[in-house]
Amino acid sequence: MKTPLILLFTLIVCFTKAQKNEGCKSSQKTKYEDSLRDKWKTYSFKPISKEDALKPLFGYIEIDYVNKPAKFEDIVDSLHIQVKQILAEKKVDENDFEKELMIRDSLGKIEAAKIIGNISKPFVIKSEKRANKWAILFEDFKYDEMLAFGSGYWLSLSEDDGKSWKKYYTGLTGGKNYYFKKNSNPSLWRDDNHIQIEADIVRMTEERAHPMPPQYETVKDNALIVLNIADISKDSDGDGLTDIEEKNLFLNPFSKDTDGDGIVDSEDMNPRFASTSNDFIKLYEGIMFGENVQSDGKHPYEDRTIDLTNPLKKDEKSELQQDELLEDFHFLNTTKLLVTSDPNLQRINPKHYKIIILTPKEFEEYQNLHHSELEKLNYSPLFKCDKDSNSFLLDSSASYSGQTYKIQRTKIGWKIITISSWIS
Ligand SMILES: [Ca+2]
Ligand SMILES: [Ca+2]
Ligand SMILES: [Ca+2]
Repeated sequence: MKTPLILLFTLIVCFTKAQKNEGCKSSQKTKYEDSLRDKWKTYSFKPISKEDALKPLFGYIEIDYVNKPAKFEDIVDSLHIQVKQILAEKKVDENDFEKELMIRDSLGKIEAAKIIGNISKPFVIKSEKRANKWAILFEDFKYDEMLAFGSGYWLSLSEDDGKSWKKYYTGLTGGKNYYFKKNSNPSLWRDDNHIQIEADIVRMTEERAHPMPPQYETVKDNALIVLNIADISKDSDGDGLTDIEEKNLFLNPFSKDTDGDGIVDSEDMNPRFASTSNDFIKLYEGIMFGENVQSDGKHPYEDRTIDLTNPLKKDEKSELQQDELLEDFHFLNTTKLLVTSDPNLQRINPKHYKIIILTPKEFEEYQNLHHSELEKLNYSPLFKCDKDSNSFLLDSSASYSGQTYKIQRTKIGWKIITISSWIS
């Protein structure tokens, strides 16, 4: 978790390294960028209407209302109260944010070590037992980008008084339509088959424009969101992913193996396209996961080579794969999204995390379905240099950083030169 926290508290800095002489003009790249620009020109964000916001988002959700909504001061999280108490006791100036951050950080670590059922305390929204059953509504980032959006809402359920647990994704993202209220009054169990949680019904009024998060408005502050447990836990094809997860990941809830490659959906790291291998796929795997990448004796992020004649052995790690930053990125273990029409990029073999690959057309459909906010990885097609058919340009970016590479075909494989990079 180290990397995003560092990024969160770092001032927003944009920089572009001095461009090396790239020696590559690519009319393919110019054409592609022009078409993206044209697409943006015709796009404008429209908030959903208040009437639509009040309709249940999915068939397995019912909306009820409470008479008296929780007041902010009643549901404020306990960590916040503890921090304020300590600041008052130590007579810390209320504008001393550095001190406050230090206190919050050390208290946060103590809180995170406390486990309720099987969930770390700061992530618990509400926990409640009912005879032998125990339900915990909690937040998780497996399907929701951690910093830019709200967390995903999940249910942890035990039917044997906490001896064994199962975790189910509710299909909901915090702030996207509903904002669940921590520590609110109504009991979590509605009956044996339903759980409920007090919530604000909200609608997005302004889209995220990095570094600004999206803006929301409360439509109703006294909703009670009722979830049907049987619907949430249903796994029609028995592949280990619930129907709700499969819809969210654009997989087939009635086939154990959506892409027919022999690996079941829950274990397949690229479940929508059968993976294969060729020199271009190995290039992408080098850039994305550090596979077989060796640095040319300089900084590992600068000039690199992929030696296809001498690949690393199965359990060997390349120099880049031993890098701490990349390790942290893999550790997050969230499912990521990649939109591409490139048949090579579609058929990569991710090893560290699941990647849902969609064509641009599928992505448009996906965006209209109120799905979670998977972290999006962006890789452009390979653009040929006009005067050298063995050299290419490639842009890549994730939420907070991006690079442009010049890539050259060599006798042994590929040479990758970073010609510019940015972090925000
Ligand atoms: Ca399934
Ligand atoms: Ca399936
Ligand atoms: Ca498969």
